[in-house]
Amino acid sequence: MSPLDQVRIIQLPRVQDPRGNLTFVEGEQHVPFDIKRVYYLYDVPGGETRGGHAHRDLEQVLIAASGSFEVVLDDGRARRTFLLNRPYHGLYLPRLIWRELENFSSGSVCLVLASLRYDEADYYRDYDEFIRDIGCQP
Ligand code: T46
Repeated sequence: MSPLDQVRIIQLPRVQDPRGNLTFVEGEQHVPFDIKRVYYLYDVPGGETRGGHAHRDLEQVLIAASGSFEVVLDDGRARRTFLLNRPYHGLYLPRLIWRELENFSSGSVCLVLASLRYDEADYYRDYDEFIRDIGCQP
C-alpha cells in the first residue's frame, strides 16, 4: 500500500453535552501509535501556509481543534487534499508523505499528535531529495 493509501480520517470519541462537547484521544487506542509529543499551530495569518516537508519515520494525527484548514498531501505518486473542519476528526499521516497546510480560517488551531519526539534529522525539507529517496523522478 502506498503512503497516501494509508491516510485516513479517524473518527474520535465525542461526548455530547449541553454544557459543551468533549473529545479525548488515547495513544494506541484511538490513534495507531503511542503519543510521544503534542504541538499546535495557532494565530496563523490569512494566506499563510505551514508544512512543506515530509518525515522519514514520524507518524502524526492532525486535528482542527478549532476552525478549519486544508492539508495537501503528496507521496510522489499521487496528490490528495483533505479539508479538516471538525474537532472530532483526526487525519492520520503515515511516514513519507509530503504535506502542506493552507487556507487556515481565522482563529483556527491545528492540534498535532506525534509518534516521536522532535528530531530535525527526521525531516525532508527539500522536495527533490524526498522524491529521489522514495525512488521517484524529481
Ligand atoms: C508538520 C506540520 C503540520 C520544535 O522545536 N519542536 C517541534 O515539536 C516542532 C513541531 C517544531 N519545532 C521548531 C522547529 C522550527 O524551528 O519550531 C520551528 C517551526 O517548525 P516547522 O517550520 O517545522 O513548522 P511547520 O508548521 O512548517 O511544520 C510543523 C511540523 O514541523 C511538521 O512535522 O507536519 O507542522
